[in-house]
Amino acid sequence: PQPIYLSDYRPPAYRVTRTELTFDLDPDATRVKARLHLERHPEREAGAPLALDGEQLALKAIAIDGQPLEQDEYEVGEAGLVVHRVPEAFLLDTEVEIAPDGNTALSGLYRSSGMFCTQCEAEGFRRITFYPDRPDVMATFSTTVIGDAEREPVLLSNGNPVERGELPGGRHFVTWDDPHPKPSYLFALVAGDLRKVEDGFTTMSGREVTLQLWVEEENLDKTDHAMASLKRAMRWDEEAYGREYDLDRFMIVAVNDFNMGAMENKGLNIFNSAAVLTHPHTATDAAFQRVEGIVAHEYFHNWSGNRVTCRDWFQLSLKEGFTVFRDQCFSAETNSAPVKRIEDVAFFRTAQFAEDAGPTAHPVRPDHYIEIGNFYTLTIYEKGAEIVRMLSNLVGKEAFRRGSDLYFERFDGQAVTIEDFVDCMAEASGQDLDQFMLWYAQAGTPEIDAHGEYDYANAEYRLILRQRTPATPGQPDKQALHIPVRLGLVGTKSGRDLPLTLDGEMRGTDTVIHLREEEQEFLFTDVSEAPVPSLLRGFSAPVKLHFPYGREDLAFLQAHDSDGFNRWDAGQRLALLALDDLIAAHRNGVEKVMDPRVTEAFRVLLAAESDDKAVLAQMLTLPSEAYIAEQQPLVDVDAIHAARTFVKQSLALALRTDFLHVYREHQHDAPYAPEPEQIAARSLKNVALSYLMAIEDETGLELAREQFEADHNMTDVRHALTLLVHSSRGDIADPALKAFGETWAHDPLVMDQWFAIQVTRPQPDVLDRVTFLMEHPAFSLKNPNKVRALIGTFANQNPVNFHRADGAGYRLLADTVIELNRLNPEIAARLVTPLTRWARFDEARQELMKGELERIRAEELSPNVYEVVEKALA
Ligand code: B3K
Ligand code: ZN
Repeated sequence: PQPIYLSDYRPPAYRVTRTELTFDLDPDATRVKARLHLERHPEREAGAPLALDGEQLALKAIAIDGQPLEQDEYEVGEAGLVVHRVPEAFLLDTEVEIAPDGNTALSGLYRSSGMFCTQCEAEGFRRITFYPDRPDVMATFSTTVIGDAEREPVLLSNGNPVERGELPGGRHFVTWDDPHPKPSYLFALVAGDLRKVEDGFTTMSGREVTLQLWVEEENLDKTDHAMASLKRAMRWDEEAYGREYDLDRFMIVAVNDFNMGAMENKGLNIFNSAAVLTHPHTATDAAFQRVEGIVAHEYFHNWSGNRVTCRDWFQLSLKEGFTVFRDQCFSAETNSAPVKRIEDVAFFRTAQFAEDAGPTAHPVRPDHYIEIGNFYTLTIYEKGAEIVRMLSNLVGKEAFRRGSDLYFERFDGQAVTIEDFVDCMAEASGQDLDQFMLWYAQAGTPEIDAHGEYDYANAEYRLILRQRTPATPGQPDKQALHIPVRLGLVGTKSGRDLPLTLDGEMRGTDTVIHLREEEQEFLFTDVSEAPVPSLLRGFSAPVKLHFPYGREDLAFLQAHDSDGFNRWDAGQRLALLALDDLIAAHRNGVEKVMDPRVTEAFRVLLAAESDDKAVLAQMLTLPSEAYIAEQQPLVDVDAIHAARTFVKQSLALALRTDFLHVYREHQHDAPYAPEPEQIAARSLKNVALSYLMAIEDETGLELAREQFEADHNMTDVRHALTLLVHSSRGDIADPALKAFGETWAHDPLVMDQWFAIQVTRPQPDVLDRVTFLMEHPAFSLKNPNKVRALIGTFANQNPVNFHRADGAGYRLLADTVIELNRLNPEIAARLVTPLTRWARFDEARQELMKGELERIRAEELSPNVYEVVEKALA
């Protein structure tokens, strides 16, 4: 496979203004008729052949302006169709046959639990019909869907239904019209035996919109939360961005087999059932919040993505980074804002930093790719969102809103670039964002080394910042970025933020300094007492910041910083220092000694009874094993696990009564609601239970068992069951696990959780359990949720067992990747990720991991897996 380069971009030779489709549905032989209204692109030369994308299509008929073509007038190849000579403007009619039932890649038209559905982003439409399948071709669509009246009573597509009727042979049809020009990747079709839940929304200009959620009958009781989230999102986009919905109806469909979370098809969002269905007894608080975020994300795409779309796939972050930023702000407002930020950053610093440091590192706007399906990454999405967040902070809230208004007005109905977006922000704010654009072009995580000195005599604080971005594949040399660093100086005597005077300018007690050079010095004057600097508040830029904090400094910041995020981060840094010592002790075989400062900090937290319970729960949570690993020069999974377990147990022993007290204080039996106060109480209570269970004393075990049996809601049940299953007490855990599995055997989303709970067990027998569960009737390699729950969870969330010294974990993953490479390349390419991180481990493990990558490479590979494995072995 050959790479595609951004620098080769040219507008399409021909564009489509209108697309008329007719689907005659059949599981093995669906007929698709397409009538395309084509015309030469004004910027392209006359007389060019017409080249259309098309994969796995059997061409049955082809005509131009009603005239069937002769065999020698066109050619059909692996990648599509070429018509040698075409007029300047013409109608192209084609008819193709496709086989939805055989489509295990879940791209194009496929069947899921008996229903027909589509996934076209990025390049799935070419598996439906011959088409210029690229986002800069935007057409209005009319779609007629013909199906079996009994098997497919519901026939859906984008836009508004305009006609329906009966046909001979028990068939029926519905015709849909979508008046908004759209690229092919936003096309959608759904047909099956579905039920709907309906609601309504009045837009800010007073238009009535019908909202429909389509699900299988057994899931009708799991739609309330998604519907409520949708209405909140619609209102929020009006208030925060002035964006109103633009069709008479908005539909969401839940499907069981789906590669991603969801898809923003115009007027007809298709969701992975895991990203839309919730019920207090089947979904955890985290799942409720995830559903709310994804429903909002897909809805927000209606403007940031659909009305204004991407010129080409290199601009993917134009819609994804912006839309993630929008959904993050929305969720921050509806939940606890500091916790949302803490959770997002904790995830980002673990997973995106690892991606940025690995062989598949790429800029937020890549300049080449082999398979675009591999670029739906944390870098494009999350780092892209961090860049938009920096922009919003740089230009300020008002200018950001003016800039986004300008963007939506100027480019409505167009396919544009990241420059177009940033230019609007520059124009609206009058700021020069040229250097800032480097954030889109440079891969890798910038690191800042910071040093500070307090000069008593002159009451000055001198802060020196140096930046560097490590080399990444294809980018050996990096330039200095424009990095906004938000900070405060916390007085060590007063415990308060000190007034900041920089270059003679008074800046309040919290300000942003701009690092643009490789090294810069900032001199704060009139600093009345020795400060501890609180740097990178709110994670104001996606960088690693190093400052030689002493442990007392960190304990001080954890207690006094006015920035909630940095208070949490100081605690994490303090814990990391203690963990470092313990990891070294474990490796050297010397006795582990707990750092009393960490215990003391926890004691203070527990005693202070902070009123923000949600933040407190975060503060009491130790850095994850994955984040600890991120900080190590070489990852020693066993030492990390042992060190973290030791800290948990030490804290539990020292503070047992405090944890017990917190647990009891936050036990409630009010009816479940996914609202912030309840969620905070549950997370605090469950954190306390985790500590009590770390020492597995009788009280902890009894509480966990009671919580499981009380069966109050899935958050509590799942947490208790996880603690039991991860404990050494099989006598209590096994019956509970069995009962849970039997109760929920009928519910695939709960069974996903049942799988995940088991394969994250730290005990060494877990690999056999994974193999055993792969044979379980509820498991299927063809269902992405199952693959993620069982294999993905094992490989990503059970480091001690995945990295077993004998390589059996690696072998299991590689075997699965090889099988999935044939079935579903997109999922296979994602699943292989942990093996690509081999450089982080000791030599013996490196050899084993590379050996498995080579075994995969010897297969006949899809472009998806090929691209990832090649990079990993380069
Ligand atoms: N835009 C879709 C992603 C689909 C990618 C499939 N390869 C979901 C989202 O970001 O909203
Ligand atoms: Zn998106």
